Amino acid sequence: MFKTGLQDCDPDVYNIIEKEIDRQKNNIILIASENYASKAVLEASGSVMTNKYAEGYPGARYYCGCEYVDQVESIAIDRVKKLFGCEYANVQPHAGTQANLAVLFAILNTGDTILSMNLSHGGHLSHGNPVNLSGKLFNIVFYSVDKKTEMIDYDEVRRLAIEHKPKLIITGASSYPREIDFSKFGEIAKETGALLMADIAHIGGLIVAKIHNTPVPISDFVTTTNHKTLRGPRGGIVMCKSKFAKKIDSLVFPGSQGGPFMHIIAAKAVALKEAMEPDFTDYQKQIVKNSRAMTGVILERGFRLVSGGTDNHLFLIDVGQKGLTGDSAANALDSAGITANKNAIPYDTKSPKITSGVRFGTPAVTTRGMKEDDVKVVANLICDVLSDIENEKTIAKTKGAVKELLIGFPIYE
Ligand code: DSN
Repeated sequence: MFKTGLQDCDPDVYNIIEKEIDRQKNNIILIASENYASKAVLEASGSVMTNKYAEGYPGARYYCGCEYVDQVESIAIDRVKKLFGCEYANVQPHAGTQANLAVLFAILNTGDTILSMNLSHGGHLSHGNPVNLSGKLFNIVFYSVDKKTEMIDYDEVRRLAIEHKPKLIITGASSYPREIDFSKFGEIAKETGALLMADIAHIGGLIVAKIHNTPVPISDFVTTTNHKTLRGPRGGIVMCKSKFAKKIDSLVFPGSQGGPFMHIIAAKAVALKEAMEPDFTDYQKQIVKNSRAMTGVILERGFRLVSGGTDNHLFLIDVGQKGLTGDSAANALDSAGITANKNAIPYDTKSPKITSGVRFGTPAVTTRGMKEDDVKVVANLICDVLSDIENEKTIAKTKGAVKELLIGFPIYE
């Protein structure tokens, strides 16, 4: 029946994928939310599990023939529980935003108040930004970081929680370079009678490796993606206290999704197994060491970092301080083979499409095997480009240096 592979069947798509493989190999990927999934994860996500409809949950499906997908979903759920120590897990959300929306719609009524972190201060679109459903349907009160330290001001969070009596407090971030004190959020939620959701999409791997404190015991809900520090396939997970299990399950399916992506759930299971290996902890420790090594160089070279540094896998350079925009800086770096993303910084005066910041993260380069000395070279290259973004000679020279450096760090060989 199907005798041809992708190259013969669809050379156009095949060639585009080949180019994407080259791009991922030949650039230094510093997008904080990206990583390289293992061959095993890619194999599972490209498997025949994609053919299977499995609306429902293990043992209670709306289709026959679910005996194997039931097994794989049960394995994935058990591994989440074991890794994170949560009471209950739903592994079906297609992505992090779907996981977050599932929690919001499972427990809130439209118009209810949510207290969450402002997007430009480190939060996420699905934490109530006006352009997202979460912001359109709920009453959102944002907490900001302190203007001086650019770190979460827990007294301010508490003050806002007392004043606005939110039904839900969201903690967790997508561009916050510091460790979050989840216990403080737990105390504030308890004191004000709010439910607590922690979005650990970025720091899931660090939590598994116990480098970052865990919100699991003190949160009613914990959401994550699989593909950032956790290094799995794209997708989301909701963890919760058992008492919310039924509500979450019903909201994921049939509430907001149809058939689960069983190939992705199989790949999630594989990534979760990989995360149980001792070398995963070493990998997470190296991510943070690399992040700190890079920020050391960048500070020495006279750039300003949001909050002055990092405790985790990411950091933000305030390029506005050098008269640049995040947009132009990120584009200059990309032409030199260093891929990061423009990002708003706290109290940014520029629009989200322009920004004053560039966000960097070390999960992907650490997967490639880079250690402190290697990423210090990368940090210097970044500073070279940012010191004169119009200088084509510097960009060409950097591109050459990137190529040479990456010879020592093959991926998918
Ligand atoms: N927007 C993603 C990130 O890059 O952090 C999270 O969804």
